[in-house]
Amino acid sequence: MIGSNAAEAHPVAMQHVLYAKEVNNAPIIVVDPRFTRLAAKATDYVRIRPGTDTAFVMGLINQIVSRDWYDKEFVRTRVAGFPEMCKVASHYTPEVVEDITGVPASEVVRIAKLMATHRPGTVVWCMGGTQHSIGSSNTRAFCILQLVLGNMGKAGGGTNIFRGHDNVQGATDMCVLSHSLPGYYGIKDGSWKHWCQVWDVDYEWIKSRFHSKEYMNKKGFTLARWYEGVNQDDKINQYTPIKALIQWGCAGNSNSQMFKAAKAMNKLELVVIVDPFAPAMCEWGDKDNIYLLPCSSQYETSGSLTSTSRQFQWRFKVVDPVYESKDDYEIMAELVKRLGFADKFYKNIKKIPEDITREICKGTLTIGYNGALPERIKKHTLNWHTFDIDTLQAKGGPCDGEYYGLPWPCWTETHPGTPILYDISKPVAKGGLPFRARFGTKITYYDGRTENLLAAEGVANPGSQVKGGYPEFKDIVPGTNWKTDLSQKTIKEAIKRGMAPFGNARARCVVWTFPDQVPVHREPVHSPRPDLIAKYPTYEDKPDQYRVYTRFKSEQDPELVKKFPFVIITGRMVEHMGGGAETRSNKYLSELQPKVYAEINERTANNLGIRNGQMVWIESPEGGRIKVMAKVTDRVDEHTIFLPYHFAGQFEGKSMVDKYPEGLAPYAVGEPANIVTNYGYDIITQIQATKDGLCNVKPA
Ligand SMILES: Nc1nc2c(c(=O)[nH]1)N[C@H]1C(S)=C(S)[C@@H](COP(=O)(O)OP(=O)(O)OC[C@H]3O[C@@H](n4cnc5c(=O)[nH]c(N)nc54)[C@H](O)[C@@H]3O)O[C@H]1N2
Ligand SMILES: Nc1nc2c(c(=O)[nH]1)N[C@H]1C(S)=C(S)[C@@H](COP(=O)(O)OP(=O)(O)OC[C@H]3O[C@@H](n4cnc5c(=O)[nH]c(N)nc54)[C@H](O)[C@@H]3O)O[C@H]1N2
Ligand SMILES: [Mo]
Repeated sequence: MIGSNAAEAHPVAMQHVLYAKEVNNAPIIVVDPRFTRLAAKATDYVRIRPGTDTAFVMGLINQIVSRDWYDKEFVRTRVAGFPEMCKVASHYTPEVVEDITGVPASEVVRIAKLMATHRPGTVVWCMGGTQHSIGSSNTRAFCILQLVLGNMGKAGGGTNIFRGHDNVQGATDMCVLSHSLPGYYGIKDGSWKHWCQVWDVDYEWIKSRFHSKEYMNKKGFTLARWYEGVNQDDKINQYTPIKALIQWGCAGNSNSQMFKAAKAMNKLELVVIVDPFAPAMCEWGDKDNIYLLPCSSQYETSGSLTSTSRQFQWRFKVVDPVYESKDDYEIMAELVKRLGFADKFYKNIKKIPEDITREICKGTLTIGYNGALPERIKKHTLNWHTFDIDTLQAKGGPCDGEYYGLPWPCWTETHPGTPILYDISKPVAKGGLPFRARFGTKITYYDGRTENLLAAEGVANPGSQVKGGYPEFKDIVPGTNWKTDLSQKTIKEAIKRGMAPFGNARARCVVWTFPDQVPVHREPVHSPRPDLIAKYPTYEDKPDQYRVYTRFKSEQDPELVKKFPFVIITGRMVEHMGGGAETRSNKYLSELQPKVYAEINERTANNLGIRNGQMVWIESPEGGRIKVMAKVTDRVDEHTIFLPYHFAGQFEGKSMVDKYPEGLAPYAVGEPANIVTNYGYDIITQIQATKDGLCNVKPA
């Protein structure tokens, strides 16, 4: 478990982890800069310097490969780019890893051996892995580790990302993002044409809604940096600044350097907040242009959601929306009506929410949503007790033989769902799958070596007509492929032949479109190690990253650590959720966890003259500062400060409570950690680096 504190953030999933430890005797290895509540349950705790997971994991891979502990048959038949990857990994000797990560060299070897001798093993990661400028390299390194161990496509193996809110997987699948249409189709012309066909609207009409075609195919601003589109502190690539904002179920104090978002609030012409509670941003806008629409909670509405494990569930309404609140669907409908295109928006949708789910199923062929129709999802949710808890399969009853929640891909209306991805031991029609052939059939590396990207001879699911690798299915219906053929004939034909619609390929250790084709360590943009900045510098600046200039190298200053000597990391506590509007408005949770605090190591506190419980200032290089209580503890090491990020309602020691609409201020208030989180974004996803960065601490 790397960069996860499941004991606090996933207390239900945590019970399965404890079961693995107590009943199956599985070692639980926890890699985290803090000794967390999860670490307290670990058999092996590895303290790592924030932002160095790639170096650590490439170090494990190096040991596993060089000591011949890797799964040779798996690598030979199902992995691509292995020699290229090994070349990079060989740099990360135990000694190099120790220097970068702080993990003793002998521990690197011991942990590698532990993984190699306990197979299958799973890798769980969360935000400790992702919220870094090299977050995307971290997650790729985690996957490569599982490939060399041959742990993919197996029960007890795999990569398990414990996700955030209950429907985060569903939200991701719907691509509530600025760079893709639903179902990961992207925003190219073909993507738009596909969805226009699903929605049954004219492509030319959709096109006419945009300023120009260029913007139709251009990645938008991200949630992490939308305010740059208003403030333009970093150069933007858009013909006009952003003028209006609808903040729909978003807290605001979840934005790193949130004072920039706050500044934008006062520049915008219109701000609409749709939320059952009054989130933090309510206290920041001084203008009279902020509308708070009271939205109902999920207990007051119904619909389909998708869990971390790709399983669908139907959420049934418990009560009608209370007081004057309306549910999200109704607020959306009112908005669409006023914008004047309700006829087109609701063309296929007569019954809400079932017809919405049906439209999503029709269009989202890429990940096999098509078989998970509302009737089937409801049947599963209502009959959950008929499914086996280990295999997920129903034994008898109305869902006999199907897997709980029809985990996607659920290829047809009779497909049972795919409980484990890339499992070649089962027929595709019964939930098996090979790796996906997404990037052609062959690759030529920079040194001229060519490699077949399809799986080796003899590797295919039982019953496959082709006994080895094969490309994706296309032209069964002329001019279409498996993911654009809305008649679904292509998908059905593939399944009939015992084959996967998306082909049978190798998993790649090399991504030739990324700046680091194989994951390598790069120091955080704000790093405490000038010597390592010289050896492992960050990326070149990125001029048009989601429409905004993103600084990497020009922001990486080796001198910064002199004035800001501590590494700041942020995260969660079990009692509070996200921005905390919900949980800090709950009397009981507020009583359990009423205050924000900074975890400071005993030695650091004593050296700075700070006592447990005393107030301190935390200051960031960007000029943000917060006044919080010191929690003196050896959970963190001498160089690291940890802050929970759930608070708001106070700013630089001043109460902001009177800014809330009457009666809506939360019970528990405190300074937002995101005033002091630093500048820094992932090179691919632009996720904010809220788990590395520098700060200073002094007694208040
Ligand atoms: N009670 C509660 N539960 C929640 C949430 C909540 O707000 N409250 N939020 C939900 C959401 S949206 C999400 S995304 C998940 C997040 O779940 P988690 O990611 O598990 O939660 P965090 O506390 O943000 O971060 C986990 C750990 O990452 C560690 N960490 C920091 N930097 C590094 C690093 O460089 N490397 C490594 N290996 N570890 C590092 C931190 O010390 C922390 O203990 O939780 C979900 N569950
Ligand atoms: N420093 C720091 N910052 C972080 C993180 C971190 O680890 N450290 N983690 C990041 C992560 S992983 C995440 S996911 C974000 C979370 O950040 P946000 O998503 O901004 O915060 P939440 O408080 O989880 O949820 C936002 C709002 O949704 C409202 N809400 C609840 N139910 C409904 C509903 O049915 N409809 C509507 N319309 N609204 C509803 C809640 O009242 C709440 O105000 O924070 C990010 N920010
Ligand atoms: Mo999240």
